[in-house]
Amino acid sequence: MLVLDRFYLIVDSARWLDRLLPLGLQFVQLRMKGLEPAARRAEIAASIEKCRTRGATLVVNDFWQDAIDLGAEWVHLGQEDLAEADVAAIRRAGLKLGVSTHSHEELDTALAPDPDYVALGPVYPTTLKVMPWAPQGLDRIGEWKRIARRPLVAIGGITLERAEGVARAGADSIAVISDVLSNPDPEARCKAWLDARATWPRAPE
Ligand code: 3NM
Repeated sequence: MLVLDRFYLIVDSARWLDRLLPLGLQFVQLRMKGLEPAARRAEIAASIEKCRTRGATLVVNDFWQDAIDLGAEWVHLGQEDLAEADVAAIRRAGLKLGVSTHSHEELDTALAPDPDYVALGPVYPTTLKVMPWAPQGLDRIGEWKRIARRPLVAIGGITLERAEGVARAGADSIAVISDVLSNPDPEARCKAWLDARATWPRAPE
């Protein structure tokens, strides 16, 4: 099975990558909202280049056509994006695919295109995204892994203090925004995550 880095940082601009890639970040998602197409493509192209230079993996959220055109390796789609995306084109272009899920129904939908990972959220309450779903809790992580039978990304309200429990529950990778980017010292917090991930247990298969 594909092995994901256990720490998966989500950023909203390429400028974060200048600050955080030198710390050893390996797996990062670019998730942008509200940019004009030209500015968006410039951010994606710059992010791909910065990650390539550092040997890190970039996942482009949502903008799958840009991801294909600009030579990204990965795309992440929410359920609405997935409904509108040309998954066959994404696959033909050789990109790997991750999909968000929040319910059993969404998990069924997500598994249809045979994604390379499934994300489950929100594990804990998150202030970053308005969502109709109650926090999933840790037990859902094991349940999702049993059903999905592929790498599982946990997301939503996860702090470094909560991370070990999330990993122990079976998450292969933990996706994070605020705990790092809203920290008064994002570099130090990112480094702490990178150091901590080597100590997390793997859930028994
Ligand atoms: N997707 P934070 S939760 C972008 O449940 C996103 O699908 C979610 O940010 C989902 O780490 C979320 O600050 C926000 O809670 C994650």
